Amino acid sequence: MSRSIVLLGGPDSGKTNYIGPLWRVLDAGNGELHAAEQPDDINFVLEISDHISAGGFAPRSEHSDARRDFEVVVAAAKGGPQARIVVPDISGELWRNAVINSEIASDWMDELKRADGALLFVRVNSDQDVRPLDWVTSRTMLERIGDEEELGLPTQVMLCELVRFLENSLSSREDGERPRLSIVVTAWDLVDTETFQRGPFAFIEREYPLVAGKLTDLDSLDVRVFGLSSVGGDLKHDPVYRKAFLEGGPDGRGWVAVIESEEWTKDPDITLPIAWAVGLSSCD
Ligand SMILES: Nc1nc2c(ncn2[C@@H]2O[C@H](COP(=O)(O)OP(=O)(O)OP(=O)(O)O)[C@@H](O)[C@H]2O)c(=O)[nH]1
Ligand SMILES: [Mg+2]
Repeated sequence: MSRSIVLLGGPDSGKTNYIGPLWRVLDAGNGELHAAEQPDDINFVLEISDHISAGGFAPRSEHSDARRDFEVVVAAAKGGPQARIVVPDISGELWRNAVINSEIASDWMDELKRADGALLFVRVNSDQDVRPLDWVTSRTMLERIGDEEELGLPTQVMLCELVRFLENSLSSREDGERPRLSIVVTAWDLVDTETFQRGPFAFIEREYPLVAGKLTDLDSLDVRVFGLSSVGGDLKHDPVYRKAFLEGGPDGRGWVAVIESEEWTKDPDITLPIAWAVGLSSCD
């Protein structure tokens, strides 16, 4: 029953701010997945939640932060199959360094090998998106990946490489199916209506064509793309939304974009990308 899910993504991609709201839904038990047992040590998760419930984003993780794991046993239904999920909150800086050095620290490599599912985060409108890798490094990586120089490429290079790490390391599921990868496009509340209706994969195709190509060609992983808003809006720059959020009504909470009869809509169940990745989702 022990399954681990890794959560990875570059700097500023929304990993930490997902974990707090995720725990709230798991704990309240109103999503596809609920917590089947009280987790051991979730102080850091509660700290994240405190920031968010005060109406602000939890701060970016420090480069030097010790690795923090959020470990919880989840189930889709009472008495149903359970899965122990381990969600490590690792600073994106470290993931990026792993790509640059082509080397993953051995303890994470072990974690990746143990995992049979992953969530890869990429964020809408991150100012970290335009920060290039140094040119020597990007050129070597470009040669390896075999594409032309292109604006915005560094993030693409990183994402393609992270997908490659996952291809090489995730283990097959117990049922023999391919490991699952949820691509999670975060801060999906920031996109305009048209982009929202085209869906998160179209966004990736437009912003990161290499990544879209890579995902389309993957044989070894089963991929699904989600649009996520962990907190439902921009707490930092949108005072009207922040007020709605603090009031705690139905218009002030996080959601996942799902497609229903060809229309994209907002589902308040932010456990969905994990439920699908662990194979405990009803929407298989
Ligand atoms: N609009 C919006 N912005 C979000 C949301 N979630 C995260 N953000 C923004 O994304 C920023 C980065 O989020 P973090 O959770 O710190 O990202 P991270 O991936 O943990 O970053 P590192 O710790 O650097 O790896 C936040 O400061 C917010 O500005 C969301 O649901 N909506
Ligand atoms: Mg973080």
